[in-house]
Amino acid sequence: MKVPLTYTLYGAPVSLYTGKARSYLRTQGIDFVEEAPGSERYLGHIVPEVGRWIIPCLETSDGEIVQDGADIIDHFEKGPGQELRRFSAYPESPVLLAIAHVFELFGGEGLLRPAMHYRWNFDDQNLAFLNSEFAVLVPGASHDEEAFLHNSGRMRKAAVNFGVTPESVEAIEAAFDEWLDLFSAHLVDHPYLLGSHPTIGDYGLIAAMWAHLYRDPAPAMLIKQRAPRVGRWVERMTTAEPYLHEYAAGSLTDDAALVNETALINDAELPDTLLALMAYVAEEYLPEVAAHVDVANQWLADNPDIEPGTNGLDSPAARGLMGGRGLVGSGAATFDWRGQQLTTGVMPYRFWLMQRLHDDLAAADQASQARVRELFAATNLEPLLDLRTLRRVERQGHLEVWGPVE
Ligand SMILES: N[C@@H](CCC(=O)N[C@@H](CS)C(=O)NCC(=O)O)C(=O)O
Repeated sequence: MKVPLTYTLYGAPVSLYTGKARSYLRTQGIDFVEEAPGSERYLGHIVPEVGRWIIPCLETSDGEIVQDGADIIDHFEKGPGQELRRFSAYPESPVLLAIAHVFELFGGEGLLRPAMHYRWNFDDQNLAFLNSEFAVLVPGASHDEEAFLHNSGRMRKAAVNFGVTPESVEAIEAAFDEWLDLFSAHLVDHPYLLGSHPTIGDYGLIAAMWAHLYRDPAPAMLIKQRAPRVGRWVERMTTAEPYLHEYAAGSLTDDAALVNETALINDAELPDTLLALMAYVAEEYLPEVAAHVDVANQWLADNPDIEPGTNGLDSPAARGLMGGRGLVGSGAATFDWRGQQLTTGVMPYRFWLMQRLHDDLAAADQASQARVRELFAATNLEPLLDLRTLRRVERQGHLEVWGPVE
Protein backbone atom coordinates (compact mmCIF):
# COMPACT_ATOMS: atom_id res chain seq x y z
CA MET A 1 0.00 0.00 0.00
CA LYS A 2 1.28 3.43 -0.86
CA VAL A 3 1.79 5.58 2.22
CA PRO A 4 0.10 8.93 1.64
CA LEU A 5 2.50 11.83 1.86
CA THR A 6 1.16 15.04 3.28
CA TYR A 7 3.19 18.13 2.82
CA THR A 8 3.14 21.29 4.89
CA LEU A 9 3.75 24.49 3.00
CA TYR A 10 4.85 27.31 5.27
CA GLY A 11 3.74 30.42 3.47
CA ALA A 12 1.06 33.03 3.24
CA PRO A 13 -1.61 34.24 0.84
CA VAL A 14 0.02 37.67 0.80
CA SER A 15 3.50 36.35 -0.09
CA LEU A 16 4.86 36.62 -3.60
CA TYR A 17 7.15 33.59 -3.59
CA THR A 18 4.69 31.32 -1.79
CA GLY A 19 2.48 31.80 -4.86
CA LYS A 20 4.96 29.95 -7.07
CA ALA A 21 5.15 26.86 -4.87
CA ARG A 22 1.44 26.83 -4.06
CA SER A 23 0.49 27.11 -7.72
CA TYR A 24 2.72 24.14 -8.52
CA LEU A 25 1.18 22.00 -5.77
CA ARG A 26 -2.36 22.94 -6.77
CA THR A 27 -2.02 22.54 -10.53
CA GLN A 28 -0.24 19.23 -10.03
CA GLY A 29 -2.97 18.01 -7.67
CA ILE A 30 -0.55 17.38 -4.79
CA ASP A 31 -2.06 17.26 -1.30
CA PHE A 32 -0.70 19.78 1.14
CA VAL A 33 -1.68 21.97 4.03
CA GLU A 34 -0.55 25.56 4.31
CA GLU A 35 0.62 26.85 7.67
CA ALA A 36 1.31 30.46 8.66
CA PRO A 37 4.91 31.46 9.30
CA GLY A 38 3.84 32.70 12.73
CA SER A 39 3.25 29.10 13.85
CA GLU A 40 5.29 27.49 16.60
CA ARG A 41 6.59 24.82 14.26
CA TYR A 42 7.79 27.39 11.74
CA LEU A 43 9.46 29.69 14.23
CA GLY A 44 10.79 27.00 16.55
CA HIS A 45 11.91 24.40 14.03
CA ILE A 46 11.90 25.56 10.41
CA VAL A 47 13.63 28.94 10.86
CA PRO A 48 16.56 27.51 12.87
CA GLU A 49 16.96 24.68 10.32
CA VAL A 50 16.78 26.95 7.30
CA GLY A 51 18.95 29.64 8.85
CA ARG A 52 16.70 32.60 8.16
CA TRP A 53 13.08 33.70 8.20
CA ILE A 54 11.98 33.06 4.66
CA ILE A 55 8.90 31.67 2.94
CA PRO A 56 7.95 29.43 1.23
CA CYS A 57 9.31 26.36 3.01
CA LEU A 58 8.01 22.85 2.42
CA GLU A 59 8.14 20.12 5.05
CA THR A 60 7.61 16.52 4.02
CA SER A 61 5.94 13.91 6.21
CA ASP A 62 9.37 12.47 7.04
CA GLY A 63 10.68 15.84 8.17
CA GLU A 64 12.70 16.92 5.14
CA ILE A 65 12.65 20.69 4.71
CA VAL A 66 12.87 22.32 1.30
CA GLN A 67 13.28 26.07 0.98
CA ASP A 68 12.94 28.06 -2.23
CA GLY A 69 10.23 27.93 -4.85
CA ALA A 70 12.47 26.36 -7.49
CA ASP A 71 13.76 23.72 -5.08
CA ILE A 72 10.24 22.90 -3.94
CA ILE A 73 9.24 22.36 -7.56
CA ASP A 74 12.32 20.21 -8.10
CA HIS A 75 11.42 18.03 -5.12
CA PHE A 76 8.56 16.83 -7.33
CA GLU A 77 10.25 17.19 -10.70
CA LYS A 78 13.53 15.46 -9.93
CA GLY A 79 13.39 14.36 -6.30
CA PRO A 80 11.45 11.98 -4.07
CA GLY A 81 8.03 13.48 -4.85
CA GLN A 82 8.16 12.61 -8.54
CA GLU A 83 5.36 10.08 -8.61
CA LEU A 84 2.96 12.62 -7.14
CA ARG A 85 3.06 15.09 -10.01
CA ARG A 86 0.75 14.94 -13.00
CA PHE A 87 3.11 16.33 -15.64
CA SER A 88 6.59 17.76 -15.84
CA ALA A 89 7.00 21.52 -15.62
CA TYR A 90 10.23 21.26 -17.63
CA PRO A 91 9.58 21.05 -21.38
CA GLU A 92 11.52 18.31 -23.18
CA SER A 93 12.27 20.60 -26.12
CA PRO A 94 15.48 22.52 -25.32
CA VAL A 95 14.04 25.55 -27.10
CA LEU A 96 10.88 25.61 -25.00
CA LEU A 97 12.93 24.85 -21.90
CA ALA A 98 15.15 27.89 -22.51
CA ILE A 99 12.07 30.08 -22.96
CA ALA A 100 10.52 28.64 -19.80
CA HIS A 101 13.67 29.51 -17.84
CA VAL A 102 13.53 33.10 -19.09
CA PHE A 103 10.00 33.54 -17.80
CA GLU A 104 10.77 31.80 -14.52
CA LEU A 105 13.48 34.40 -13.95
CA PHE A 106 11.42 37.29 -15.23
CA GLY A 107 8.25 36.40 -13.32
CA GLY A 108 9.96 35.98 -9.98
CA GLU A 109 12.54 38.70 -10.26
CA GLY A 110 11.68 40.99 -13.20
CA LEU A 111 8.06 41.84 -12.39
CA LEU A 112 8.90 43.10 -8.91
CA ARG A 113 8.63 46.74 -9.94
CA PRO A 114 4.92 46.64 -10.79
CA ALA A 115 4.34 44.19 -7.91
CA MET A 116 5.81 46.60 -5.36
CA HIS A 117 4.21 49.67 -6.93
CA TYR A 118 0.69 48.28 -7.11
CA ARG A 119 0.94 46.91 -3.58
CA TRP A 120 2.38 49.89 -1.72
CA ASN A 121 1.36 53.01 -3.64
CA PHE A 122 -2.43 52.60 -3.59
CA ASP A 123 -3.32 53.02 0.07
CA ASP A 124 -6.89 54.16 -0.63
CA GLN A 125 -7.72 50.87 -2.26
CA ASN A 126 -5.23 48.52 -0.63
CA LEU A 127 -4.56 49.54 2.94
CA ALA A 128 -7.45 47.89 4.78
CA PHE A 129 -6.93 44.70 2.79
CA LEU A 130 -3.19 44.57 3.42
CA ASN A 131 -3.63 45.32 7.10
CA SER A 132 -5.97 42.36 7.44
CA GLU A 133 -3.76 40.13 5.29
CA PHE A 134 -0.56 40.81 7.19
CA ALA A 135 -2.31 40.46 10.54
CA VAL A 136 -3.21 36.84 9.79
CA LEU A 137 0.47 35.94 9.51
CA VAL A 138 1.01 36.28 13.23
CA PRO A 139 -1.49 34.72 15.63
CA GLY A 140 -3.00 37.38 17.89
CA ALA A 141 -1.58 40.30 15.88
CA SER A 142 -3.22 43.69 16.10
CA HIS A 143 -5.53 44.77 13.29
CA ASP A 144 -4.95 48.44 14.04
CA GLU A 145 -4.49 50.38 10.81
CA GLU A 146 -2.21 53.06 12.28
CA ALA A 147 0.08 50.38 13.69
CA PHE A 148 0.13 48.64 10.31
CA LEU A 149 1.02 51.87 8.57
CA HIS A 150 4.00 52.11 10.90
CA ASN A 151 4.98 48.45 10.87
CA SER A 152 4.81 48.14 7.12
CA GLY A 153 7.37 50.94 6.80
CA ARG A 154 10.20 48.56 5.95
CA MET A 155 8.23 46.90 3.15
CA ARG A 156 7.06 50.25 1.78
CA LYS A 157 10.59 51.54 1.69
CA ALA A 158 11.74 48.31 0.10
CA ALA A 159 9.85 49.26 -3.07
CA VAL A 160 12.64 51.77 -3.75
CA ASN A 161 15.12 48.87 -3.90
CA PHE A 162 13.25 47.60 -6.92
CA GLY A 163 13.30 50.93 -8.74
CA VAL A 164 9.91 52.26 -7.65
CA THR A 165 10.35 56.02 -7.22
CA PRO A 166 8.13 59.06 -7.80
CA GLU A 167 9.98 59.58 -11.09
CA SER A 168 9.51 56.02 -12.33
CA VAL A 169 5.92 55.18 -11.40
CA GLU A 170 4.32 56.55 -14.55
CA ALA A 171 6.58 54.43 -16.73
CA ILE A 172 6.05 51.42 -14.45
CA GLU A 173 2.32 51.68 -15.01
CA ALA A 174 2.70 52.08 -18.76
CA ALA A 175 5.07 49.09 -18.86
CA PHE A 176 2.67 46.96 -16.86
CA ASP A 177 -0.23 47.89 -19.16
CA GLU A 178 1.94 46.77 -22.06
CA TRP A 179 2.71 43.49 -20.30
CA LEU A 180 -0.99 42.85 -19.71
CA ASP A 181 -1.83 43.57 -23.34
CA LEU A 182 0.92 41.31 -24.70
CA PHE A 183 0.16 38.45 -22.33
CA SER A 184 -3.53 38.77 -22.99
CA ALA A 185 -2.96 38.57 -26.76
CA HIS A 186 -0.88 35.43 -26.26
CA LEU A 187 -3.51 33.76 -24.10
CA VAL A 188 -6.13 34.02 -26.86
CA ASP A 189 -4.78 30.77 -28.33
CA HIS A 190 -2.81 29.27 -25.46
CA PRO A 191 -4.13 28.52 -21.97
CA TYR A 192 -0.60 28.69 -20.53
CA LEU A 193 2.63 30.34 -21.65
CA LEU A 194 3.84 27.38 -23.70
CA GLY A 195 0.66 25.53 -24.46
CA SER A 196 -1.76 23.29 -22.66
CA HIS A 197 -0.07 22.84 -19.33
CA PRO A 198 1.97 25.10 -17.08
CA THR A 199 5.76 25.04 -17.19
CA ILE A 200 8.32 26.63 -14.89
CA GLY A 201 7.76 29.77 -16.99
CA ASP A 202 4.17 29.99 -15.76
CA TYR A 203 5.21 29.10 -12.20
CA GLY A 204 7.71 31.96 -12.26
CA LEU A 205 5.15 34.40 -13.61
CA ILE A 206 2.50 33.48 -11.07
CA ALA A 207 4.86 34.62 -8.28
CA ALA A 208 4.40 38.30 -9.05
CA MET A 209 1.05 37.87 -10.74
CA TRP A 210 -0.74 36.23 -7.80
CA ALA A 211 -0.40 37.82 -4.35
CA HIS A 212 0.58 41.30 -5.40
CA LEU A 213 -0.88 41.80 -8.83
CA TYR A 214 -4.10 39.79 -8.72
CA ARG A 215 -5.10 39.53 -5.08
CA ASP A 216 -4.39 43.10 -3.98
CA PRO A 217 -7.41 45.30 -4.74
CA ALA A 218 -5.90 48.04 -6.95
CA PRO A 219 -4.16 45.86 -9.56
CA ALA A 220 -7.01 43.30 -9.39
CA MET A 221 -9.33 46.00 -10.66
CA LEU A 222 -6.85 46.93 -13.37
CA ILE A 223 -6.46 43.33 -14.55
CA LYS A 224 -10.19 42.68 -14.50
CA GLN A 225 -10.88 45.80 -16.50
CA ARG A 226 -7.95 45.75 -18.90
CA ALA A 227 -6.99 42.09 -19.28
CA PRO A 228 -9.63 39.67 -17.96
CA ARG A 229 -7.99 36.89 -19.94
CA VAL A 230 -4.85 37.31 -17.84
CA GLY A 231 -7.07 37.14 -14.76
CA ARG A 232 -8.42 33.80 -15.93
CA TRP A 233 -4.85 32.54 -16.48
CA VAL A 234 -4.12 33.51 -12.87
CA GLU A 235 -7.18 31.58 -11.72
CA ARG A 236 -6.21 28.65 -13.97
CA MET A 237 -2.84 28.61 -12.22
CA THR A 238 -4.54 27.99 -8.89
CA THR A 239 -6.66 24.95 -9.71
CA ALA A 240 -6.07 21.25 -10.27
CA GLU A 241 -9.13 20.80 -12.44
CA PRO A 242 -9.12 21.95 -16.07
CA TYR A 243 -10.20 25.59 -16.31
CA LEU A 244 -10.25 26.01 -20.03
CA HIS A 245 -13.69 27.23 -20.98
CA GLU A 246 -12.57 29.67 -23.66
CA TYR A 247 -10.37 27.24 -25.56
CA ALA A 248 -11.57 24.92 -28.28
CA ALA A 249 -13.41 22.08 -26.64
CA GLY A 250 -12.16 18.52 -26.93
CA SER A 251 -8.46 18.00 -26.85
CA LEU A 252 -7.68 20.68 -24.29
CA THR A 253 -10.24 19.49 -21.81
CA ASP A 254 -9.05 15.93 -22.26
CA ASP A 255 -6.88 15.14 -19.26
CA ALA A 256 -4.58 12.98 -21.39
CA ALA A 257 -3.82 15.97 -23.59
CA LEU A 258 -3.08 18.06 -20.55
CA VAL A 259 -0.38 15.75 -19.30
CA ASN A 260 1.03 14.99 -22.70
CA GLU A 261 4.28 16.65 -23.68
CA THR A 262 2.91 17.16 -27.19
CA ALA A 263 0.34 19.45 -25.66
CA LEU A 264 3.01 22.11 -25.58
CA ILE A 265 3.44 24.36 -28.60
CA ASN A 266 5.61 23.29 -31.53
CA ASP A 267 9.08 24.72 -31.03
CA ALA A 268 9.56 25.04 -34.78
CA GLU A 269 6.58 27.39 -35.11
CA LEU A 270 6.63 29.71 -32.15
CA PRO A 271 3.68 32.08 -32.10
CA ASP A 272 4.41 35.76 -32.73
CA THR A 273 2.66 36.57 -29.47
CA LEU A 274 5.31 34.59 -27.59
CA LEU A 275 8.14 36.30 -29.46
CA ALA A 276 6.58 39.62 -28.49
CA LEU A 277 6.60 38.59 -24.84
CA MET A 278 10.27 37.63 -25.11
CA ALA A 279 11.12 40.99 -26.68
CA TYR A 280 9.24 42.62 -23.81
CA VAL A 281 11.45 40.81 -21.28
CA ALA A 282 14.50 42.03 -23.18
CA GLU A 283 13.36 45.62 -22.87
CA GLU A 284 12.01 45.43 -19.35
CA TYR A 285 14.56 43.23 -17.56
CA LEU A 286 17.71 42.51 -19.56
CA PRO A 287 19.48 45.84 -18.81
CA GLU A 288 18.79 45.29 -15.12
CA VAL A 289 20.13 41.77 -14.81
CA ALA A 290 23.14 42.69 -16.99
CA ALA A 291 23.94 45.61 -14.66
CA HIS A 292 23.61 43.28 -11.66
CA VAL A 293 26.12 40.87 -13.16
CA ASP A 294 28.55 43.75 -13.75
CA VAL A 295 28.31 44.96 -10.16
CA ALA A 296 28.66 41.43 -8.82
CA ASN A 297 31.72 40.80 -10.97
CA GLN A 298 33.35 44.00 -9.79
CA TRP A 299 32.70 42.97 -6.21
CA LEU A 300 33.98 39.44 -6.78
CA ALA A 301 37.11 40.84 -8.43
CA ASP A 302 37.64 43.13 -5.44
CA ASN A 303 37.14 40.24 -3.00
CA PRO A 304 39.09 37.34 -4.47
CA ASP A 305 39.51 35.57 -1.12
CA ILE A 306 35.90 34.71 -0.45
CA GLU A 307 35.77 31.19 0.92
CA PRO A 308 33.89 28.87 -1.46
CA GLY A 309 30.64 27.72 0.11
CA THR A 310 30.04 31.07 1.83
CA ASN A 311 28.41 34.32 0.76
CA GLY A 312 31.54 36.19 1.79
CA LEU A 313 29.65 38.22 4.38
CA ASP A 314 29.38 38.33 8.15
CA SER A 315 25.84 37.01 8.04
CA PRO A 316 25.40 33.76 6.09
CA ALA A 317 21.66 34.58 5.91
CA ALA A 318 22.19 37.88 4.08
CA ARG A 319 20.55 38.00 0.65
CA GLY A 320 21.91 41.19 -0.91
CA LEU A 321 25.25 40.98 -2.71
CA MET A 322 26.97 43.03 -0.03
CA GLY A 323 24.72 42.07 2.82
CA GLY A 324 22.47 45.09 3.00
CA ARG A 325 18.73 44.95 2.84
CA GLY A 326 18.21 48.23 1.05
CA LEU A 327 20.13 49.97 -1.68
CA VAL A 328 22.77 51.07 0.76
CA GLY A 329 25.05 48.15 1.34
CA SER A 330 23.31 45.79 -1.05
CA GLY A 331 25.59 46.44 -3.99
CA ALA A 332 23.14 48.52 -5.97
CA ALA A 333 23.31 48.60 -9.76
CA THR A 334 22.29 51.49 -12.00
CA PHE A 335 21.00 50.92 -15.53
CA ASP A 336 18.99 52.57 -18.29
CA TRP A 337 15.35 51.65 -18.37
CA ARG A 338 12.77 53.16 -20.69
CA GLY A 339 14.61 56.45 -21.04
CA GLN A 340 15.54 56.91 -17.39
CA GLN A 341 18.09 55.59 -14.95
CA LEU A 342 17.04 53.19 -12.24
CA THR A 343 19.02 51.81 -9.33
CA THR A 344 18.12 48.46 -7.82
CA GLY A 345 19.58 46.07 -5.24
CA VAL A 346 21.65 43.09 -6.43
CA MET A 347 20.70 39.60 -5.22
CA PRO A 348 22.86 36.60 -6.11
CA TYR A 349 19.78 34.36 -6.08
CA ARG A 350 18.90 35.74 -9.51
CA PHE A 351 22.21 34.54 -10.92
CA TRP A 352 21.45 31.08 -9.61
CA LEU A 353 18.14 31.09 -11.51
CA MET A 354 19.89 32.35 -14.65
CA GLN A 355 22.49 29.57 -14.37
CA ARG A 356 19.67 27.06 -14.71
CA LEU A 357 19.01 28.46 -18.17
CA HIS A 358 22.70 28.34 -19.05
CA ASP A 359 23.21 24.82 -17.70
CA ASP A 360 20.21 23.30 -19.43
CA LEU A 361 21.15 24.95 -22.70
CA ALA A 362 24.75 23.74 -22.45
CA ALA A 363 23.40 20.21 -22.07
CA ALA A 364 21.31 20.48 -25.25
CA ASP A 365 22.36 19.25 -28.71
CA GLN A 366 24.21 21.68 -30.99
CA ALA A 367 21.28 22.26 -33.32
CA SER A 368 19.02 23.26 -30.43
CA GLN A 369 21.69 25.53 -28.99
CA ALA A 370 22.00 27.28 -32.34
CA ARG A 371 18.24 27.57 -32.65
CA VAL A 372 17.96 29.11 -29.18
CA ARG A 373 20.69 31.62 -29.96
CA GLU A 374 18.97 32.60 -33.18
CA LEU A 375 15.65 32.95 -31.41
CA PHE A 376 17.09 34.97 -28.55
CA ALA A 377 18.91 37.22 -31.03
CA ALA A 378 15.66 37.83 -32.91
CA THR A 379 13.94 38.88 -29.68
CA ASN A 380 16.89 40.96 -28.35
CA LEU A 381 17.49 38.47 -25.53
CA GLU A 382 20.77 37.02 -26.81
CA PRO A 383 23.00 38.78 -24.22
CA LEU A 384 21.18 36.86 -21.49
CA LEU A 385 22.80 33.68 -22.79
CA ASP A 386 26.27 35.06 -22.17
CA LEU A 387 25.92 36.80 -18.81
CA ARG A 388 28.20 35.05 -16.31
CA THR A 389 29.34 35.90 -12.82
CA LEU A 390 33.04 35.26 -12.15
CA ARG A 391 32.02 32.62 -9.65
CA ARG A 392 28.91 30.51 -9.79
CA VAL A 393 26.18 30.88 -7.23
CA GLU A 394 25.37 27.62 -5.49
CA ARG A 395 22.72 26.74 -2.97
CA GLN A 396 23.91 24.92 0.12
CA GLY A 397 21.99 24.37 3.34
CA HIS A 398 19.09 26.50 2.02
CA LEU A 399 21.38 29.51 1.44
CA GLU A 400 23.02 31.08 -1.59
CA VAL A 401 26.82 30.80 -1.54
CA TRP A 402 29.67 31.41 -3.98
CA GLY A 403 31.19 28.44 -5.71
CA PRO A 404 34.93 27.95 -6.19
CA VAL A 405 37.05 30.31 -8.27
CA GLU A 406 37.16 28.80 -11.77
N1 LIG B 1 14.37 32.75 -3.43
C1 LIG B 1 13.26 32.61 -2.52
C2 LIG B 1 12.72 33.97 -2.14
C3 LIG B 1 11.70 33.88 -1.05
C4 LIG B 1 11.31 35.25 -0.48
O1 LIG B 1 11.97 36.28 -0.73
N2 LIG B 1 10.25 35.27 0.30
C5 LIG B 1 9.83 36.49 0.98
C6 LIG B 1 8.33 36.50 1.18
S1 LIG B 1 7.44 36.46 -0.34
C7 LIG B 1 10.46 36.49 2.35
O2 LIG B 1 10.46 35.48 3.01
N3 LIG B 1 10.99 37.61 2.77
C8 LIG B 1 11.53 37.74 4.09
C9 LIG B 1 12.66 38.68 4.19
O3 LIG B 1 13.16 39.13 3.15
O4 LIG B 1 13.04 38.96 5.31
C10 LIG B 1 12.21 31.75 -3.19
O5 LIG B 1 12.05 31.86 -4.42
O6 LIG B 1 11.58 30.95 -2.50
